[in-house]
Parts: sequence; structure tokens; C-alpha cells
Amino acid sequence: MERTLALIKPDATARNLHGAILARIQEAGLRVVALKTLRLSPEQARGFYHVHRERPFFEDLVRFMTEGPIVAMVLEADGAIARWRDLMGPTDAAKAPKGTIRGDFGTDIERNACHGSDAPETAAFEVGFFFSGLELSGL
Ligand code: 3AN
Repeated sequence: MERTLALIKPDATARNLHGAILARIQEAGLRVVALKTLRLSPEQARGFYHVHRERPFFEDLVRFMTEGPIVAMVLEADGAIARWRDLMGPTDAAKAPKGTIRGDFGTDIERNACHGSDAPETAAFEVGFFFSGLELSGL
């Protein structure tokens, strides 16, 4: 079994899309191991996205990710990382096919409704960023 971190981003929480996105997760057979709502501070958002710190869009991304609440989840399944990324669709929501979460609920490359880890190493970092070992113990 593999675990991945999923985020519902501020553009989607502002439109109350939690239920629609969770329904797709359920239909895809991904188990929601843990879930919480929170609002990131700018320092926390910079820490989460530290791999992008040299990119020109970094501070815009930090502004976006702190503009409202997000939902953080740990999803579990065989191949959870790839399966969640397939459900989300490509990063640029303007180019994402209909039927994917980003294609149906996102706007553009920044306001793209959701996030998912891209590899086992990033999943380990990202799950640990949002959830402590204590919060996940027994789950
Ligand atoms: P993904 O979330 O699909 O793995 P990453 O890790 O390449 O995509 O990018 C992280 C986040 O940074 C994206 N979800 C998006 O919000 C933002 N982003 C990526 N590329 C751009 C860009 N060229 N312009 C603005 N925002 C971007």
C-alpha cells in the first residue's frame, strides 16, 4: 500500500468543492486515511514549496496558497501517487481534460484546485509536513 498527500487548494475551498472532490476520491477507490482543514501562513507555504523557491512564480504561488483555507489529506491505495495524479489531471487546468478534477474545477496553471505528491520521496516529506506520526498512528 502506498500513501500520498492530497491538498484541496484555496480556489476550490472558496467554491465549496470539498464534497465534489472527495466523491471522486471515493469513486476511485482511494482510502482517506487522514483529513484536516487549515490555513497556511506565508512561511509555511514557502516551506512546503521550497523546491520551487527559485522559480519566478514562487511568491505568486505563496500568495495564492495562503489566500484561504486548504484541506490536507493522506490517501492510501496500491499506486496511490499515480492514481491521485491521474484523477487530478495535468498541472495547467486550462489544458486539463474534462473529467479530471483540474479540468472540471481548476482555472489555470496556478489556480488548479488540488495538489498531489509526485514521487515516494516527496510523498514522505509532504505527508510529514502536514501530519505528525502521532496523528497517523493506528490509521
Ligand atoms: P504539480 O502540482 O502538478 O505537481 P508542480 O509541482 O510543478 O505541479 O507545481 C507546483 C504548483 O506550482 C502547481 N500546482 C501550480 O499551482 C504552481 N505552478 C507550477 N508552474 C507554474 C507556472 N508556470 N506559473 C504559475 N504557477 C505555477
